[in-house]
Amino acid sequence: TTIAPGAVHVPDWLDARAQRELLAACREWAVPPAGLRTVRTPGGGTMTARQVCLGWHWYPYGYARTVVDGDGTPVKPFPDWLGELGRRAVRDALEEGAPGTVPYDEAPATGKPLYDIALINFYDGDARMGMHRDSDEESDAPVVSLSLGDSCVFRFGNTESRARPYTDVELRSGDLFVFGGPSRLAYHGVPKVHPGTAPPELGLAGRLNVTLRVSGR
Ligand code: MD3
Ligand code: FE
Repeated sequence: TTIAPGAVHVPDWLDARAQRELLAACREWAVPPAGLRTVRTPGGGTMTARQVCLGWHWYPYGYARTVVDGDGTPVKPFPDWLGELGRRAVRDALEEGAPGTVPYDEAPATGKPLYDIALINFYDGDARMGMHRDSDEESDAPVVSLSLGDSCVFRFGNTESRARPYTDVELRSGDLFVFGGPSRLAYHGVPKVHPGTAPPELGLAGRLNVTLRVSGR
């Protein structure tokens, strides 16, 4: 389903086994050093979702190779298999007919892997994410989003402001979302998680979102 030019939602893209495997990997990545942390915003607040990064460490508002705002250790590596998953995700989303999405194979011939950043957000029942844009990457390659566990309301806005118009979409465990082309810099957020809605056999209380990105560095 194309939500807006370049924004493609593919429900149930990960089957139950792939969801279990991705969740197991996320749990390993959450372990210190360079594990799960609370993100502090420059205004003195904290994000309610907690986060772990692979490849590059995101802090407001930049990227580093060490956990500069946490335990100071080197960021965990971004595994090849996750990059392959990202390319397959964009290819499948393009088949759904997403006008404006930057094709997965149009990266400049740098010899470097395309995807090199993963940001993994862990949400409990009260966690939310305010409307924001992701503009710290130096690449216009599409962002790949994978959801696990509890369903949520995902709010997809416009490129002008946090305000209306926006579209609310329910994201469920196993769903894929790809944001490319004109949607790459759109405002978006997660106003609500629905506790207790995860597939019981997954064994996850809460919600987890994995985004795959291209640093462009
Ligand atoms: C649209 N994550 O990590 S996923 C984020 O569910 C983020 O954790 C939310 O926003 C979450 O930055 C929403 C959907 C998403 C992710 C990245 C995007 C939408 C996006 C980047 C550009 C445009
Ligand atoms: Fe975002």
